[in-house]
Amino acid sequence: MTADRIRELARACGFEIAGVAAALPADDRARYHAWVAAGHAGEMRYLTDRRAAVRDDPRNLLPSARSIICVGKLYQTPWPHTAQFTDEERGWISRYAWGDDYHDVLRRGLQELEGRLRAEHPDMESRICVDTAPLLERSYARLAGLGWIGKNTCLINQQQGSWFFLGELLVSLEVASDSPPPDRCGTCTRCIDACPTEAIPPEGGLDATRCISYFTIELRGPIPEEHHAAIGQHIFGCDICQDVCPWNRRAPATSDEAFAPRHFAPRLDDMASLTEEEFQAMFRGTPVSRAKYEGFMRNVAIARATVTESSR
Ligand code: B12
Ligand code: SF4
Ligand code: SF4
Repeated sequence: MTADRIRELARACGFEIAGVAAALPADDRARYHAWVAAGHAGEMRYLTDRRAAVRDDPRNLLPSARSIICVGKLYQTPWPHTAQFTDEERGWISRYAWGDDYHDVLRRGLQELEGRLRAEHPDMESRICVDTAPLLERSYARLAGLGWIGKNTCLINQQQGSWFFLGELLVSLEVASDSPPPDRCGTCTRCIDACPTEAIPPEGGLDATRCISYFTIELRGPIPEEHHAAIGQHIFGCDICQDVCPWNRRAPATSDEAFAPRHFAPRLDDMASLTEEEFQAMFRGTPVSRAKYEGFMRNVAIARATVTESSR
């Protein structure tokens, strides 16, 4: 089994990008622990509890793992970007959350890939990971040649940009690894300059406790008031540091119907009167449901207050 054969199979399963890394501890794990120690994970306990140490070695997830097949799936659709959005009556949902929940979409594709590989290697042991497993997804994707880690901390592919999700198939097969591409950020600092909450410190990494994505998706309870103005009309997630990235200028769109937008800039007044049942019906099966009704309504209230404030 070669990495090229894996790429061919992965493409047939709907993954535009694929590569292979060895299932060994990554040097980047030291960056992870330093990040947690600096308090940058905030209240995301799934990153700081006993699962933090599980990330040190992918064999903690599958003891027989020898290789990690890393895949990327595009989600960009040909619709506006935050920078083109001026309608004060509407709130902004970040583009990764416009269509079906990517966890389900990627898992289906990885199950298909798993089935095809097992047809050729009946004794293969494997485990699928998409986002939620304690695995350093960006680190292994970089090692598998899928891209470099940009200053915005996103994994960027020279041809495809950064509008793609990551998923992995840990396998007991021994496959020769790919190698990481060079860092192509150079002297650019657009993402650092554009971030409204100064969440990307000049020394690198991302302080999640200042990131709009963290506030509007992950944080339970009130959002510190000092950040309300900068959050503005973002009601779920944030795309700014990717919108300004030059590597996304010609980034291709997905052809997968699953990511066709359902809701992306709903009217704030309509959102403010949603009942919990209406919220669930509207966002069921999309990533937005992660914010839960209370979190989403908190975000909508902040967006409405910011708009009122700025039009005074
Ligand atoms: C927690 C989390 C968040 C947190 C923290 C993000 C962060 N940057 O740490 C919050 C809620 C803020 C967040 C936001 C978003 N997220 Co998120 N998130 C995660 C999650 C679950 C864990 C990330 C993590 O471990 N962070 C801790 C830091 C230390 O790790 P890291 O950023 O991955 O960095 C590692 C490597 O990149 C490497 N590294 C870092 N810097 C450098 C520099 C160099 C030179 C080198 C060599 C290596 C290196 O070392 C680090 C430690 O291993 C991953 C899924 C996963 N299991 O990995 C998704 C994931 C990173 N998120 C994703 C997405 C799509 C987003 C958003 C775009 C969603 C949105 N629109 O709002 C934003 C992007 C914000 C941003 N600029 O990162 C995708 C990213 C895909 C991609 N192309 O990069 C992932 C991979 C989910 C997926 N399966 O697709 N996220
Ligand atoms: S997602 Fe938004 S708030 Fe978070 S680092 Fe990027 S630009 Fe800043
Ligand atoms: S905006 Fe510039 S510095 Fe930031 S990730 Fe893109 S290329 Fe790198």
